Amino acid sequence: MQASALRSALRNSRQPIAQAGVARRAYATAKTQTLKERLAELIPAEIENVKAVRKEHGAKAFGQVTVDQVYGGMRGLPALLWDGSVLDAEEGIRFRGKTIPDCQAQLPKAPGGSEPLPEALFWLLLTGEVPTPEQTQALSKEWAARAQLPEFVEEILDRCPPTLHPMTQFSMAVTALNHDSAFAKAYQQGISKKDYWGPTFEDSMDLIAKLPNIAGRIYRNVFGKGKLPAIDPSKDYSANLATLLGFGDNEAFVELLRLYVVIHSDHEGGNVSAHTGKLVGSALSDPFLAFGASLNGLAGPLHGLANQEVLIWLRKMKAQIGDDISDEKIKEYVWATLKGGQVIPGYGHAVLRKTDPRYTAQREFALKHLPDDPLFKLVGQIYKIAPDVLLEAGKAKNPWPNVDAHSGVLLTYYGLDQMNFYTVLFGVSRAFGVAAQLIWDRALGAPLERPKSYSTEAIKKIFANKP
Ligand code: CMX
Repeated sequence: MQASALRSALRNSRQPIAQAGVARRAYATAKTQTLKERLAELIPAEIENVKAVRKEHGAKAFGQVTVDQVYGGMRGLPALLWDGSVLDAEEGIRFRGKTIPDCQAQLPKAPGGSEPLPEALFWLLLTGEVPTPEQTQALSKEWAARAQLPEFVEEILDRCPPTLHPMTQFSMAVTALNHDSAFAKAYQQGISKKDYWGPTFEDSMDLIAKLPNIAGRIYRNVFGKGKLPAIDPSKDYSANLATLLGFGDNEAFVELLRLYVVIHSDHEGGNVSAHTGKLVGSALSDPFLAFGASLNGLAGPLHGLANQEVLIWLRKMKAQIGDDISDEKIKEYVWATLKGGQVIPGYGHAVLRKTDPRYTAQREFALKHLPDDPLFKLVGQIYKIAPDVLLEAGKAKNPWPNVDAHSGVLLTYYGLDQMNFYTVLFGVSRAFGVAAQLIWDRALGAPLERPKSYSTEAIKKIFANKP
């Protein structure tokens, strides 16, 4: 029984004392149950659930696969299982059925805070349940306890030239964590397939826990921000991340990070970073190797690097036009970008066909915390102009802004204005979604991915005599 159901059962209880006692003990257990214990309970039922779905529907077809889909980046091709989140083209993302506003309303928050804690989101992604505040806090503590980096990983980062892109450093450090992978070790020792999820869970917890130290170290090394402070086990994940970056005293920035990590955590399975992690994990590469690969995909300008590109684009716009920017000048600049054969960064999406609710959540944060910031106003002004230009240009299927159109402006406002670091924060967040799915993939015995590829010659032959 879920904690909330138990709570209400207790509240409404007219049961004999003995039964109420049992319920109270069950509630106390549920309240303190760890994430791993809860998962261990959920996995057998989900294995049966999947078996039943496959038995009933396994031979049914989703529909046709067209030649255009093979050439067109597999858009819309139903090909992957991903339980943590589902993306609707019109509505945007839902994490285990919950929208971003649902998460803001229902997930536990820090004392005095109003944004959901990423710890709670990870619990939700893995179990489909909202954790209690105690369980959320226990995750903060557990991650703090697992946060330390092996010395050799610190040395790898310290030896990187500051000119090496932060995302390259990030991916190197994450990949190197494979040195201590519980999964890789267990596999060498002959672990049974049914037990794969246990060490995958341990590696995933270590991975998420160590990311603030990696991100903080890269930030301080690359931008000359001094020595990294220690993780504080009494603070939540985002507060520690903020402290490691040097912004721990600013509670509004900590709140921003909580929201940031939650909204960037997962965007169903087909995007490049998520799919790459799943694909590499399917070879039974451990979570560090799998997520290192995710990061290399996230580092592409059509994916996560777009948050850096947006800021570069905005700065160029300001340098070209000056501070007094009229709608007409913005329109001209957007057209000039398109005519130069470049994309408008932060606009468009492979799946979404409306304004990204992750953009909206950040806009609402800005309206609350920085309504008069000139760069925020500029982003809002572009929002009124760019979609019409993209529509008129007639190519992009979605002229609306995505998550990356807004994030850099918020970070810049608080003083984190080193834009080539932005994708690292996206990467810290994306680990939550990828790790959750990696754990379920191993629990459900997901097989090696191996889709079929065709050459153009083969395609010509297959369809030569077909209408
Ligand atoms: N500016 C200019 N042209 C755009 C565009 C944009 N923002 N968005 C799409 N287009 C173009 C595409 O480049 C494509 O042109 P070609 O036919 O010449 O190749 C055409 O419109 C059709 O593309 P689409 O089907 O609408 O979009 P895709 O699924 O191919 O691509 C995306 C999606 C996100 C890569 C694209 O919209 C884009 O490049 N946007 C800018 C980069 C960006 O913001 N990326 C971040 C996405 C979110 C994330 O993953 O972080």
